[in-house]
Amino acid sequence: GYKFWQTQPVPKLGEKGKIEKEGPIRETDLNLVRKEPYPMAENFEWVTMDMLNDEELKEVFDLLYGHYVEDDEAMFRFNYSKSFLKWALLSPGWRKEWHVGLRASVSRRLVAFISAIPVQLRVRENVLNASEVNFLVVHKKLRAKRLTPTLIKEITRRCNLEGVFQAIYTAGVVLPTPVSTCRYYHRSIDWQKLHDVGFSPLPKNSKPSYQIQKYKLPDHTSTKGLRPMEEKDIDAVLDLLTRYLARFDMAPQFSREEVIHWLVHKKGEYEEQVIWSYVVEDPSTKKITDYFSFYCLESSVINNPRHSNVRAAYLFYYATETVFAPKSTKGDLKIRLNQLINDALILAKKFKFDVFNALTLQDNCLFLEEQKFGGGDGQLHFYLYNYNANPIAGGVDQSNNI
Ligand code: YNC
Ligand code: MG
Repeated sequence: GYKFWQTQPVPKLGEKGKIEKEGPIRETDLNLVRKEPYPMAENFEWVTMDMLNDEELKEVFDLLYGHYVEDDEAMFRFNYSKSFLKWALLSPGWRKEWHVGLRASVSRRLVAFISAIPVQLRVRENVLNASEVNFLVVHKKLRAKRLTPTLIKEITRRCNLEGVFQAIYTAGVVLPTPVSTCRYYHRSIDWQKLHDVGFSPLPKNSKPSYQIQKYKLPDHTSTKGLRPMEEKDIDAVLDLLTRYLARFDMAPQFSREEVIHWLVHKKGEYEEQVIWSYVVEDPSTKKITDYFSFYCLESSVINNPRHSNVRAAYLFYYATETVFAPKSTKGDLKIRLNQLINDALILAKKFKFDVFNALTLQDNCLFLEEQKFGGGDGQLHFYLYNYNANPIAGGVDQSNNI
């Protein structure tokens, strides 16, 4: 197996033993990086997609809408909005050349796509000047024709040309070799709808009315000083988040621009709101003590007479001063996170989300059970390209899973 991946600078599956010195697998001489695109199968052409152009953005949207990631039973397919794609692909330092399309030469139809964005990624004590590869898709009619290896080689070449030799990516499938593996957890908000679309089964010995009661949420949040994040909070959030993320083995190192881009919702920036960000401002000291955010990613319901979409909120970054308080314990952190996430659920309900999703990363295991999240079927594997690292358990950061 892995005819392609075994040629790539990634660790082999099943290799055990501690890596004494974490670092690049191979060094690449910038002068030896190919200057021309990889040859593509006959009748196909490489194109660079212009995500600032509404028509080209729509082409990428349509390709993902019809062909991107589905669950194992093909009941749901991710439905990334155009606003989301702009948010995800036009982040600080983005490069047009890293939005790679493949067109059928005659019809001009877009049939495949792969993308990268730049990221400063810390893995333990090393900070990698890396890219984050995402939105790899091949049209359903062109599957199993080995287009993917060429797409990956081409995005690698384009990253290398910019002096970037490491990458992070996530996938539901097992490839050589995950650096970390997380599980998806789901917290029902509209249980009845999730049941109707086939997402939430009725547990044995339960009744719909009991399930609905179980997931009921208060109408109002409870944390004193909780309010939407504003531009004036940028420096405080950057500072808090930077210290909080330093506790994990793998995390992005955000610049101020990145905090503005990824975390601040600006009215009118996008057609649809993508990110919801909240801070807790201590009423007496006016200091920002806590932060949390979630983003909106809908899924199309593939074959259902009553519903066409499930509106899911995904937990994004969060941080709390609680961990930095003198003599703070894990119990203190657990209490605070449960309060914050319960408020996040209440807000998600207010904004008409059907479900709230989170992964088993960061400190999420401290609240998943108490907040009535249930483990899903889906796993998410995290990978590093051209970097040898020891496994990262549990504490892997949210980085690069949008
Ligand atoms: C996958 N998801 O194993 P071997 S995630 C990477 N990521 O290679 P073909 C994948 N590789 O085993 P198909 C992969 N899925 O022979 C499959 N592969 O070594 C490998 N689905 O190619 C596979 N999007 O073209 C095999 O397969 C080879 O036609 C087979 O196409 C695959 O965005 C795919 O799940 C996934 O659209 C495009 O099934 C297609 O089946 C599809 O014959 C639905 O490919 C959508 C979907 C994937 C979402 C994602 C992250 C992608 C990361 C790519 C790797 C980046 C490496 C770093 C590069 C930059 C380096 C620098 C600097
Ligand atoms: Mg193919």
